[in-house]
Amino acid sequence: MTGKIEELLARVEQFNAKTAAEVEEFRIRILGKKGELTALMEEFKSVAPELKRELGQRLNALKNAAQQRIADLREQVQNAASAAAAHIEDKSRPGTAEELGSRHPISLVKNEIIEIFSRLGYTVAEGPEIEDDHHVFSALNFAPEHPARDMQDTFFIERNPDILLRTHTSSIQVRTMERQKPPLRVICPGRVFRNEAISYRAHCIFHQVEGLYIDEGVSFADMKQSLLYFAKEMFGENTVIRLRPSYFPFTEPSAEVDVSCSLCGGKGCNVCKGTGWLEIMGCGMVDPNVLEASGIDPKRYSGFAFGMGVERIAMLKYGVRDLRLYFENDVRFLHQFDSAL
Ligand code: 2NL
Repeated sequence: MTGKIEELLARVEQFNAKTAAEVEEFRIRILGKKGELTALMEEFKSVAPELKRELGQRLNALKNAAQQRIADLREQVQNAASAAAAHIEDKSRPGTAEELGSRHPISLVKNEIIEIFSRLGYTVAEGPEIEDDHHVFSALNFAPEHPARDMQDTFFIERNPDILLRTHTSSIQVRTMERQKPPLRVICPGRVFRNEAISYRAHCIFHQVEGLYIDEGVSFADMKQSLLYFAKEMFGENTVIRLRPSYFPFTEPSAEVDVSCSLCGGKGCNVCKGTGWLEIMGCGMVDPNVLEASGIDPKRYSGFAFGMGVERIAMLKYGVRDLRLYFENDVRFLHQFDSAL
């Protein structure tokens, strides 16, 4: 019997439990009516009188050890349960707000430009950023030694002067003219690349939207009216435009388009530098050489084209003074456009 007592004592001391149910199950198995210790107590009644004293003491010690072990485990299980409960969230607490992303101001303005011209029947065309000399320069009437082809402006790839990053999105219109017959009305948004020093007003990667309209009998007056519609939609109903003579290799005649300054209403302020006018784009009648180079008969068709910098339009529209803000992606800047459009 001593052996049985020692063996049970060892098991009692080694027993462990993770839940209150396991502790209770253990208690019943040891101390319950049909428990192992209860059985030993029964057996004790019939041992020889001379052994009673020693076995009695051992049985008592076993009983105390079992009761102590059960009490200890109950407390341990209880503590673990309340520690776990502390980790369960208070359901009445307000939740942590999820940060919502927002459209980049350049995307907002680009989409708005597209939206305005799509109301005039223009459809969007896109093209590759890595281009060749033909689509960026030759087909657009750039003379072979034109300074815009210079290494200082254009990024060439692997020292091959025929592979380059487009410096304007006109290459998309060239590809469109090669593929489609007039009438033709496309709006061409995209990233362009120029090897320039970065400053508050220039970046080596920026965004352009260009447009092209070709049909029989398209005139300079059509261009003026389309661009006036654009200016009013973009900068407000009271906006007026003026055209100043200019030069581009791909248009003749060419012009710069100014809008009346929407900040001072044309009176003159520090944004328009006292002139009352803001330059927003360049435009012109497509040069006959350009039509011819892409297989369109300049005797039958005429057209106009225009191009604008999206960063510049966005600066004027939102009063942003430093173009670098568009590329830094500081969320304190970007979140100011959460509700725009
Ligand atoms: C500007 C001026 C302009 C064009 C772009 C163009 C395209 C073809 C034919 C003729 Cl395929 N012209 N594009 C015409 C005039 C001006 O952009 O200041 N852009 C930021």
